Amino acid sequence: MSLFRQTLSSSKHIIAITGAGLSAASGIPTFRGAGGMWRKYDALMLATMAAFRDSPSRVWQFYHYRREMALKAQPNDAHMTLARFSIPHLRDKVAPGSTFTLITQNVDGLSTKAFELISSTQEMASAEEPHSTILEMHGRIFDVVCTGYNCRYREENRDSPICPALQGTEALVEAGAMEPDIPLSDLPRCRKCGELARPGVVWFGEVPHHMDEIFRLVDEADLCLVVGTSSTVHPAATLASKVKEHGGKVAVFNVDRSKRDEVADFLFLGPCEKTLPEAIG
Ligand code: BV8
Ligand code: ZN
Repeated sequence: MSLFRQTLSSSKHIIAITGAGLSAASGIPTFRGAGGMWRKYDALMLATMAAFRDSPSRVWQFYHYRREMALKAQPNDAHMTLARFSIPHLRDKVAPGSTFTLITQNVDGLSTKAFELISSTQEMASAEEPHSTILEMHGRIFDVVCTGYNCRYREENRDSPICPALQGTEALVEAGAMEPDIPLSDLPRCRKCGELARPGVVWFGEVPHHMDEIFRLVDEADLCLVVGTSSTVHPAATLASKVKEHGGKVAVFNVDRSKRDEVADFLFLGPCEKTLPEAIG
């Protein structure tokens, strides 16, 4: 820990790459942990455009199930620690003038909620303190996007349920009951043009958001925190190795050993809602 604290105090450009393990303590199952019927379907299969074309009703039930869980979830100590760490004058264990950016694979919006909670309690210092950002590279589960080619309208929609036809299907799904085949006309529609809407997340085979900025941040990072991710999904899985390649340090926070351990300079084994506050809180 003292060696890590030394590294932390001499770091100028810090990034965190976070995954589903960050939200586990908030009651959101990790990607391989989804309950009910989703055990039958590999989430990797449902998080694709092909699955959506094949059965928009099933894919919308999957995302409705996860929306309803995320709506009930609160940020945990790990989210709050990262949010406090994002405010320069609260980041007292690192060099003055340091920068921090949170790059999250999660779509649940809990990191944003934590940042909003912390910012509201801090009279934000004058503008010269660059307020760090969160880059949601896999999109946001509460965004809906139009599937119409010449529309693509995107808006945030936190309605519960997002449409009457999906009401209660999460309970059916949990019970592994027969999955209702909801007609296209009853699924979420674009508010502007009426076309079928899709969840505003990045599916497998689609290009993650903010990649240019992420690669630039990775190139200048001297410390990369890898929190609660199995590092199986690309390109997120390779970012820590890139930091390492140009001499940056890597600290992994995970309950289990994971693929990134071989590049880790520091490995904090345990629940990140405990280990992260200890390490950077
Ligand atoms: C792209 C949004 C090009 C949707 C997600 C072969 C065939 C086809 C495709 C590929 C292929 N090989 C590589 C690919 C590319 C593919 C990919 O990586 N496939 C994998 C499966 C092999 N990737 C893509 O298609 C990406 N696009 O590559 O475009 C490109 C590349 C570069 C630049 C430009 C363009 C798009 C991928 C995005 C997919 N969308 N999410 C949705 O959420 O429904 S990914 C989704 O799965 C999640 O967002 C999350 O990122 C991921 C799951 O990973 P984790 O977050 O790590 O979660 P997981 O459950 O796996 O692990 C949890 C970890 O937490 C565990 O390690 C556990 O031990 C730990 N943990 C648990 N509790 C705690 C804890 N740790 C600490 N504390 C705790 N309490
Ligand atoms: Zn539209």
